[in-house]
Amino acid sequence: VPEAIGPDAFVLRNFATPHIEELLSAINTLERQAAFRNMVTPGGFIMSVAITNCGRLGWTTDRQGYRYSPIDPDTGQPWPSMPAAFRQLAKEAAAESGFADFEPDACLVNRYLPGSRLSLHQDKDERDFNAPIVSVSLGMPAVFLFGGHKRTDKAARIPLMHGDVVVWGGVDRLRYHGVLPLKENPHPLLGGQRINLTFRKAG
Ligand code: MD3
Ligand code: FE
Repeated sequence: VPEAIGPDAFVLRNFATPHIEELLSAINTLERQAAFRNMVTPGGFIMSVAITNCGRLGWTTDRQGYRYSPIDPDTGQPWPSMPAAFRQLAKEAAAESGFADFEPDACLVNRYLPGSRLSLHQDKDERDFNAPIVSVSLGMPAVFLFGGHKRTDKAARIPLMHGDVVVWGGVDRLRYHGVLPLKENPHPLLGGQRINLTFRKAG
């Protein structure tokens, strides 16, 4: 049952819950091939969120800027391919939310530890803003900030729990958003971390 948080944005509570074991096993395989790492921003700050990617394209940041790249800069190899279970879950969540035929080519995987945060930003490194973004929350709960089209617009606070899926598209696609510093609140399966999968059509 999608719950609208904007005209074209929906929370699907527990949508990933039937698929948790498959997702966690795929994340385990992924992180052995492309480890989580804390990247540096163009401004020279080290991100408190550690990231890795799977799919044809992966999001990266360094002193030169933000970009999507087919190569993992740490290994010099292509990013691991997107597991079928990831792709299917993202496609089903998008379809439930009114976005038919979502075919993500990038999955950015964010790992939060207690204190990790994501300051307000827009996702605009993708080529086509018509496709939605789908996110899957796993592990410790977080408070998601859902702002407006200007950085200074008041942001709604939306709690996201293990198993929740969120879909953003249309007029909500370029809204500012972020994540408040994670509280220490260990999860029975994932312990002291939160992992967020974000599926995008980047290329
Ligand atoms: C809302 N990640 O990776 S979910 C990100 O929980 C990111 O890790 C957060 O913001 C997280 O860029 C939030 C993903 C998300 C992605 C795009 C959006 C939320 C969005 C675009 C518009 C509004
Ligand atoms: Fe984002």
